[in-house]
Amino acid sequence: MTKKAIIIIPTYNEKENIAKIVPQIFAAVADVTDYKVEVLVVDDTSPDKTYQQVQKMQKEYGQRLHLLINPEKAGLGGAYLKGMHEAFDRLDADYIFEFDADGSHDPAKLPEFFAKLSEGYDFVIGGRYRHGGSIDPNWPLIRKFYSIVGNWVIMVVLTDFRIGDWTSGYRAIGKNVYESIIGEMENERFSGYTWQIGLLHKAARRRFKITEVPIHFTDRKIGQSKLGSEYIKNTLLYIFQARLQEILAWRFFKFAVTGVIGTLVQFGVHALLRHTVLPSESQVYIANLLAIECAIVSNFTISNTWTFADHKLEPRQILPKFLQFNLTSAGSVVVQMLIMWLGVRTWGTGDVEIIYQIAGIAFAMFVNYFVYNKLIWKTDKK
Ligand SMILES: Nc1nc2c(ncn2[C@@H]2O[C@H](COP(=O)(O)OP(=O)(O)O)[C@@H](O)[C@H]2O)c(=O)[nH]1
Ligand SMILES: [Mg+2]
Repeated sequence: MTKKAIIIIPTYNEKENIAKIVPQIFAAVADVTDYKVEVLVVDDTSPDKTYQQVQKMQKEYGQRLHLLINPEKAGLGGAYLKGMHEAFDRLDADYIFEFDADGSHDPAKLPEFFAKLSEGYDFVIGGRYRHGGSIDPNWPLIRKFYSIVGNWVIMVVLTDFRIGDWTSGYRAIGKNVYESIIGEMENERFSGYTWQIGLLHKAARRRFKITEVPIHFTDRKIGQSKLGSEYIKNTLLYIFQARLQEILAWRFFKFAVTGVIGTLVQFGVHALLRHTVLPSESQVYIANLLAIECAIVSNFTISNTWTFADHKLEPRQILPKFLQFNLTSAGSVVVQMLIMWLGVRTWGTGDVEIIYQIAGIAFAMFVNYFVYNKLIWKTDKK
């Protein structure tokens, strides 16, 4: 069965551009047979009456050209949000394209996008920075700089180098991606152009099949860019905040924080006992033991309610698992002593002892993390 693809074009004061680009799009897809291609213009009641130009063209293209008029200017993200709802929920699209009205995106590339969709990709990006893609040599130096460096910053902060062009506005997106992330996109209220980065980031994190088609980006000939300076600030805000959230949600990070808290508990309880009820020399070992046990209880409780909250133990499991947890903790002492012993045998004692300690702690941490995941909370099950 042929699939339906709707090319969404957000417009704001693009009267002349829209009149040119729509016929070019339909000409470019004339030979595409596996997809039924339609165009949806989302105009924010442009002062230049872009929508009237679209209405004129609708007489020629009929049901293949749709128009959505936003009563007020909602920014690029707002326009795409409305356009996607319209395309997927009401016009029954299987795929949508994001496409600029201003001639920057070459419609002749559309068949390449369709070929990738037919190969099974969920998300196809018109990329300007890899595999022979390019940007307009006449672009002002400052815009080239922002675009190239900006993409690098995004890749580094999000630690994802699989995609070379995060800010491209020429993309094809499958309905499965839309259904999976649109709720979040709505909640976060992306202003303007940050929409593009947010959408791609969410799709990339959900492991959708994403690929790039190299494109040449031509600067607009008519009209003005609506890209504002707030874009840079909003982009930085988004990527840092998104990355921070990811780190905070990362199980190993929570595990490490739990360990630090456990250590502090141990120091605190030890000092407290030594200054109050167990002050004499012979009581140092009992104080030490009680402090260690307090740290173990702290680690166990925080792990069960935070780090492994998604695999929380049943009440009847708590006691046997806590005993297991104590054994694991004792095992980690043994592991650290073994590494100390190995180090001393190989390189001797002295200042290097701290290296054996660090190695011991690191190794014990990984062993513990493994045991927590496999034995105690069994994160691979559910
Ligand atoms: N509906 C709508 N379209 C917009 C808005 N801002 C930009 N666009 C459209 O989005 C596309 C890309 O905008 P443009 O200004 O060319 O951005 P640039 O290519 O990054 O400089 C064009 O088709 C614009 O008309 C907006 O607030 N509302
Ligand atoms: Mg443009």
